[in-house]
Amino acid sequence: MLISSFSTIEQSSKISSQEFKENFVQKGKPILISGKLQKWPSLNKWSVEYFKQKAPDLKILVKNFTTHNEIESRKTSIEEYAGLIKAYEIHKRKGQSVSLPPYCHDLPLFSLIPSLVKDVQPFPLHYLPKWYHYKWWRYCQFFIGSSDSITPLHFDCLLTNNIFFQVVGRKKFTILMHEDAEYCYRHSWRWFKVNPENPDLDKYPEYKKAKPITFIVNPGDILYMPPGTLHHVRSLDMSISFNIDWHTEKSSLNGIVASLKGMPHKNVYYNFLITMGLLLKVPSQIIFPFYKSYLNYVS
Ligand SMILES: O=C(O)CCC(=O)C(=O)O
Ligand SMILES: [Fe+2]
Repeated sequence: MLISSFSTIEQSSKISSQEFKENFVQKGKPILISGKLQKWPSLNKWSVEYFKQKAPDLKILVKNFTTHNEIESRKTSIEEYAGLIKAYEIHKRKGQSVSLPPYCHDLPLFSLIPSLVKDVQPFPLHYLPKWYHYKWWRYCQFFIGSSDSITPLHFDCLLTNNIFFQVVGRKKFTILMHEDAEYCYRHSWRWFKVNPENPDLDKYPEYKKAKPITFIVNPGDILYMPPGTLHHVRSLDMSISFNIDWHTEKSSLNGIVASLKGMPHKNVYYNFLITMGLLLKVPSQIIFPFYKSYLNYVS
């Protein structure tokens, strides 16, 4: 195991599924598995332009995270979005001022363009519980955006494990373990007021007690974050990533108990569905039609 000099996240280039489960998932520890996806054709192939060629009529939902901690979303075409991103990167390179394009967040792109699945082979399915293996690509949610796109500080709303795949461009992550949530000034179930890149310590003095970890995720890397990990993400380049939010038996039960700690009812319902799958062995073919709406759900 290597410890990166840049941060304290554990880093490894090779890790068996057993080691992954025992040393990270069961212990609730994050890990950066670097360079694992180097063989994926998508690394050299994917761009917004490429998605546009594959599905010229595709409509996507894009978001703006406002300074008032609100999310504004609107529908646009992949064609318009490709144009916005291209123009942003060109203007930026020339040093011209240009407004930041919205961010395409939580897009279930493999379900919209199934032929993309062959670009992410070999897929490290062995890291996921067997229940998710059947048509696993349906659980993937994409993040597509220009450089400088930001996802503000939050945790994933079902308290799932998160396995995150970086395909194009680099991202800077700042993560905090769930215990530090009390120092980050929560303003809703999952969002926090502190900006870890430039914390206002006069306004948010408790943040001094928090222990943020900052590191860069490169194309070909996998990041694992345990349930409840707070994360703030900045795209350093035009970027394409996707993740899978997934439960173990233990985390799915915790995701039901969390109703006592303010988890919205709708989230508890999704966790109940997954618990039926993992614990009561109801096949994913039966559960998925009910779970599907989570994959477009903005909380
Ligand atoms: O990549 C991003 O901007 C956000 C990623 C994220 O929040 C997630 O994977 O849950
Ligand atoms: Fe997230």
